[in-house]
Amino acid sequence: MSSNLPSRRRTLLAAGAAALSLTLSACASTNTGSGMPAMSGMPASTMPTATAPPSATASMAGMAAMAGGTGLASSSNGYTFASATAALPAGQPAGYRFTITGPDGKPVTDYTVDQTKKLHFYAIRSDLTGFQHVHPTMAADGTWTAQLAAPAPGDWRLFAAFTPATGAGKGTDVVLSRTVTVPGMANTAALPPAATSTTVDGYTATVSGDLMAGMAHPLTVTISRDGKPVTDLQPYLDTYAHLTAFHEGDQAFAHLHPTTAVSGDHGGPTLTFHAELPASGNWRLFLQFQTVGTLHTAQLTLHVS
Ligand SMILES: [Cu+2]
Repeated sequence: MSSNLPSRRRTLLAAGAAALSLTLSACASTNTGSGMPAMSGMPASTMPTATAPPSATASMAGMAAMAGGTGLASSSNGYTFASATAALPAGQPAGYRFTITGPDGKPVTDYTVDQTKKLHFYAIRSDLTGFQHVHPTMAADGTWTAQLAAPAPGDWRLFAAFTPATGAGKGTDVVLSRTVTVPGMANTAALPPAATSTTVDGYTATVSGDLMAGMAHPLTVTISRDGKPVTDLQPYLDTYAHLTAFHEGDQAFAHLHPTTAVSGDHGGPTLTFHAELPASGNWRLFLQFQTVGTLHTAQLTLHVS
């Protein structure tokens, strides 16, 4: 099903996602059919034992199954997201240093550019607030530094998404994460109820598409302002909108790839995405789009059955 979609350019390092989609639904056709390794073949070291949040409701089997495809593990298929930082200061910007090591144990320095960047970095607090999407800089030795805006106290998960350009994982999309703590009194928020539209900076984004766990479906986003269709979206990271999602409870990650072609500063009002969310439940969507040189981030809760 998904193999004929042009947006599905590369094979996600998604042994876990594939395994989960098989257990959650009969729709096995979501597998990309490109020889993903069986879950049982994954080394035990890739399991997210130490990083699984206590609030996660999924069983350990479920957690393990999701780890490869949704970024919940710090290591997967030989790649490791390593950092000496376990805590960040509250209320002040921070530079978070890390490396990605490859199957040879050395820091990876050669990446394939995806959506104009070698590495995409996301931060989200355990209650799915505080979303940050930044692009770290890399030193010649492979040490990355992500400049993060002041985080609120609480437990955070940091994601690195990249594609090695050489080595054993060449051309494979990899998403890994680590957790950090920000000390202080964490005022966590209840997840807002599921909705089909949200407004940010005067722009209203309306989402449609009946998503089912583990199945590939189109998701359509329509953007309006004062009731009128918006048609002046500017390219941002080679798209008219960048859409990421995090799963309630375990912060599993998904990047929904756009299927709308980009040409000039006149995107909108309708954008389509290739959506394949691996688990049922609530997902917090973060839609980033740009108009007149300003980046907007709309967010809403989407329920997946
Ligand atoms: Cu990015």
